[in-house]
Amino acid sequence: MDKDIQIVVLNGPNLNLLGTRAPKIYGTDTLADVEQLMMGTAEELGITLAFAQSNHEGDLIDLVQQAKDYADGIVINAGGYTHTSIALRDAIEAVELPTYEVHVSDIKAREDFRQKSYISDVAIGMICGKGIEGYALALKELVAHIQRA
Ligand code: CA2
Repeated sequence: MDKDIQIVVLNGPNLNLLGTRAPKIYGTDTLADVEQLMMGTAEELGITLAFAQSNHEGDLIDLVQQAKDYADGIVINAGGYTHTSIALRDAIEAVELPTYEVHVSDIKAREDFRQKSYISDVAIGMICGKGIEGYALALKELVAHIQRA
């Protein structure tokens, strides 16, 4: 039997507010809905999933570093740190775990400052603008990548 695949889903600043404000941009699903969707998708795929959110850059970096000890890959929505954090990008590069970037909104169609992602060049792929379904798509792509390796 294949070794159990373990993925961690990391969420950055303000994603705890998902579904409570700005529904035209982020929809009405909450972070709890994202977690439920991802747990269901993980069950379908037969993998194990951990799920976390932090508003703090250093905590997210710690979570990425800790992932090296137990996870086979990372799905990350780094929130606003996507566009600012070289430190978070460096942590992802350092752990050498396949990482899939996800955004609920279509960052390519939004403000100029959201066009730059520091995560993209260390990620194996990026999905944006598909609402919370993007998380499930990212998980499926990531698991397929790991199974191919
Ligand atoms: O579209 C995404 O998933 C983002 O990563 C969400 C971040 C944003 O800074 C990125 O540019 C794109 C924001 C997280 C949610 O922020 C909220 C703001 C107002 C109301 C509810 C959530």
